[in-house]
Parts: sequence; structure tokens; C-alpha cells
Amino acid sequence: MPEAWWKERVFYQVYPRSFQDSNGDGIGDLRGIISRLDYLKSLGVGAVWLCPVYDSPNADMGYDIRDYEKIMTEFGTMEDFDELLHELHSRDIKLVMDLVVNHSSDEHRWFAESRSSRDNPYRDYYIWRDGKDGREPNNWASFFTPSAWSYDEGTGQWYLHLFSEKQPDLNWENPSVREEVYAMMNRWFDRGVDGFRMDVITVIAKAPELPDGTGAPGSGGYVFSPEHFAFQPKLHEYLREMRRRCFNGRNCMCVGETSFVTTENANSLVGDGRELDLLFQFDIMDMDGEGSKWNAIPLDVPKLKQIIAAWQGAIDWNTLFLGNHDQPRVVSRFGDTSSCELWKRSAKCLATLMYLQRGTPFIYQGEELGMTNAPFETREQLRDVEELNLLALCKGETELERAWRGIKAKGRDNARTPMQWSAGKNAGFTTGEPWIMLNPNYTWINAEAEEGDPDSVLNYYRALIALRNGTPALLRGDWRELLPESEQVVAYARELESEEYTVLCNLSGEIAELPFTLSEFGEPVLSNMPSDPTAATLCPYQALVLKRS
Ligand code: ISL
Ligand code: CA
Repeated sequence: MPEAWWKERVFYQVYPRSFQDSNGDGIGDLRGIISRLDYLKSLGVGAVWLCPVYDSPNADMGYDIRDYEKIMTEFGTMEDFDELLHELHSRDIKLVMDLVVNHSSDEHRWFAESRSSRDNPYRDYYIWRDGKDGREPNNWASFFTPSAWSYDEGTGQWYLHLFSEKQPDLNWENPSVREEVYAMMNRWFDRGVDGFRMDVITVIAKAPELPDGTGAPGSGGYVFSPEHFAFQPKLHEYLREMRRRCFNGRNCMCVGETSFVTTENANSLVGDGRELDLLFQFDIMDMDGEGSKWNAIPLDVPKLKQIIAAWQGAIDWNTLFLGNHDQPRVVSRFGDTSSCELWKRSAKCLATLMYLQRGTPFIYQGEELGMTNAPFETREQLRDVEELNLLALCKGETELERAWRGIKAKGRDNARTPMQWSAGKNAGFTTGEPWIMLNPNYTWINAEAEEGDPDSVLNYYRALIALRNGTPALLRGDWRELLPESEQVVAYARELESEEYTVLCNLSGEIAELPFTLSEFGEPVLSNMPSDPTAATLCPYQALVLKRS
């Protein structure tokens, strides 16, 4: 039996707005992506996760969909989309679409109907309630705004939005909503797409009575209440129905953005019932926040190791990632950008420790160049609704300063500055005015410069991906932790039949002592710096993959 394709391929996440502009309007587009497919092929990726390209007013950069079956005008046309799909497939690269069905845009036709009157047939496509004593129906906080409810003057009721007020939640209890969603997904499958990344899929079912949350009140006294909207019993019913109606009988995959997943409940999604093929867990992404995403606590290597071991043990097949369009740049966050040498070495080290684990790698665009957080200084430079809402809520200088610290370290715009293709005008991203500022370091961090440098982060990613793609033990082998006690080194073995590989990564700025010499684990097959086989130490951020022969 061949393994499922989504286990054997490396995924690459494209954020279209910032990947490549083809017509000089400063906004990345589908034709831009088409022009860069040979680059993706040369990297060794086998699948693309394409962030939303549907028609959208962009209140949340495409995660607010106005029409699920139309391409955003700025990105191109359906013909461009078909060509992109064709060009990907002709290079043996699969296409996985990002789909947002927890909510739509408030400008979606369904919502326009829904809010038009209480007895409109679409009223029940969304979640409407009467207020309580002139206030919101319950105390829920939203991810992006203080309250999760907005009042509609026209019909005198409130609608639920777990994200911005321009992202009303769809009512999954309503069978017509589910039918519409499944039919739409099937039309995309019939067009030829190979799967979906399902946005915040674990919050589609809400506790029927929408009870008040009981946690600690946050801004405005509202309570963030995932106990009433994440992993509700109905979630599994809906996902099984979706599996039956859309995925069965197709060679397509589904990866869920499974906010609030834990090692305890994960198998309810990807275990034997197989509601999803893959899931994204956020334990690593949340580990430096401690309760608030805006905190930036320095990397705790033992904690990272615990998370990795827990997840490798919890489910058969993980997703392997260090960032995405909602996260800061990985090398700024977990690596060391204090010198050029350490920037490069730590970027390679992080990739090595993550992508050779058992699971499917997901690389976020620009990561393979070692792109870093951007030096945002003013509100005018920011584009992200989450960052702008955070600033809007600040009272006084101290709060503003704290918010800015958070935005610089953790803000989502860090990952959304344009791809750095060259040292030329606007990094080769656009001939016009880019929609968001470029990171000024594009003059030396860029694909063209790295292409010609055998020691570059880019060429290291190529070697790493080629190694994984060509090595059965790294694709399918068991994962076994090594050196669990080390507070600096992430180490593990991958084994399949008689093949054994050892991965050793010193994720600290100090030399790490090892209880063995490197040669005991065989010959190096990949490393980010020269190594002495007789040594029993690893340099700061040294990464080494050894093969036992
Ligand atoms: O980035 C976050 C806020 O800091 C996350 O909590 C994020 O909102 C959450 O993971 C859900 O993300 C997804 O849905 C959002 C969208 O803004 C994100 O871009 C998307 O990845 C709403 O659709
Ligand atoms: Ca464009």
C-alpha cells in the first residue's frame, strides 16, 4: 500500500497578497504565483496551501469571504485560477485551498438576506439572538473585538461573531447551511483542487443555549469562552457528515486549523474515526505567550521538547510547522538574529529539528530564506485588523507601549511583508507601491542572493527537503526521543527496518556537551556547519543529521 500523498509531501504555504505581484498594483496575485512555480519546484515542495483567494472585502485579509465561488478581483480571475491549478499539477504539486466556513463576510449575499428581516429564509443561516436588558445576549468575548456580538438596528437583534464584526458566524445547526457548504466544496473538488485547510474548524459548533462564559473577564468585562464554542459534541457530527459528503471516494485531504486541540482530544479528530486527515495544534505557537499572545517569553527548550514528545506520542501523524501567516517570523522568534552568522545557523537549526520529525512539514513563505520580523514603527504601517484593534483599545502611554512591544514581537504583519525575491526595486515583489511595507533587509536576505550561495538558508532548505523526500526512514520511520534531559539539545532518532537516522540540534547560544561522540551515530548526511566526528559537543545552534551504516 502506498502511503497517502499528504504524508509524503512537503507543503508550502502561500500568502497570495505578499507572494508576487504581476501587474504593478502592489498586490500579489495568481499570475504572480504562476510565474514563481519553478522556484517552488526547485525547493522540493509537493503541495501548496493557498491562503484564501475568494472574493472578499478584506476586513481580515480574505478570511472574510463574500463569495465562495468567485476569485478576489485583485488576485485575478477564475481562468487564472484554473491555469494556476493546471501549472501546479503539471509540476506534480498538489493544491490545497484555505476555506473559512465558521463565518462568512457580512457582505456575503447570505448575510445581506439574513439581516434584511427576521423572517427572511436566510435569517437562520447566522446566529441571531435578542439582547438581555439592552445588552448583548451573553458575555462572550471575540478573538478580535471586546464583545462577540453586534447589534443590528434594522431588525433589533444581535448577531454572533467570534472574530471581527465583519465576520458573522454561520449557523451550523441549520442543515441548509451545511448543504450549501458541502455542495460548494464539491464544486471546488470537481474543479480539481486536492484538499482543504479548514479555518478554525473546531469552533463551528456552539453550545446550543449559548451560556455565559465563567472565566476571568477581559477587556470591557467580556469573557473568552471556548468551553462553549470549541470541541462541542456536534462538531464531530458535522465533520463526519462533511467527510461522507465531500471527501469519501476522492484522493483529497483535509487539514484542520484545530484551535483548542489538546493531546487528549486530538484523536477524536484524526484517530480511527478520521474526521480530518491532519490537524494543526498550537502548543508551540502558544508556548511563549503564557495566556496572552502578545507576550514574548524567551524560548524554553525543555518546554519545547516536552511539547514535541507529547505530540509525537499522542497521534500517529503530526503537522510540522514553526510559523504561518498568523505568527511572527520563526527565526526572530525562536532563533538568534544578533549576528549574520547566528541568524543563518539558527534558521537552519530550527528547520532541521522540526521537519525531520514524523509528520508532514508545512513551510511558510519566506521562511526558507530566513526572513525576519519587520521593523514596524507607526500605526500607518500596520494592516492587520488584530493589531489595529489592539492599538485602538489602548488607554494611555503605558498601554500603548505594551501593545507596541507585542506587535513588534508577535504581530501578524511580521509574516505578511512581501516575499524577498531580489535586492532590486521592491525586492522584485512589485513594480508599483507594495500594499504593506517591505522588510528593509531584503537588500541582503533575498532569493536571488541565496540562490548563488551554497551556504544559504535557501540551499539548506533544499538539501533538507531532498533528504526527507528521498529517505524512507525520515518519511515513515518511528520517532524516538534522545537526550530527554538535555536543556539545550533537541535530539531524536528515526528508524525504519535497518535504517537509522539521528537528528541533533543545539537550540541554545552556548556549547552543548554530549554524553557520546558524534561518530557513534554514524556518518553526517546534513549539517549546518563543519563538524568533527570525534567531538562530544555541539556548537551554538549546530544541527547535524547522522546516518548509522
Ligand atoms: O492569530 C490569531 C490571533 O492571534 C489566532 O488566534 C487566530 O485568530 C486563530 O488561530 C484563527 O485563525 C484563523 O482564523 C482567523 C483568521 O484571522 C486567521 O488568519 C486564520 O488563520 C479568522 O478567520
Ligand atoms: Ca497585482
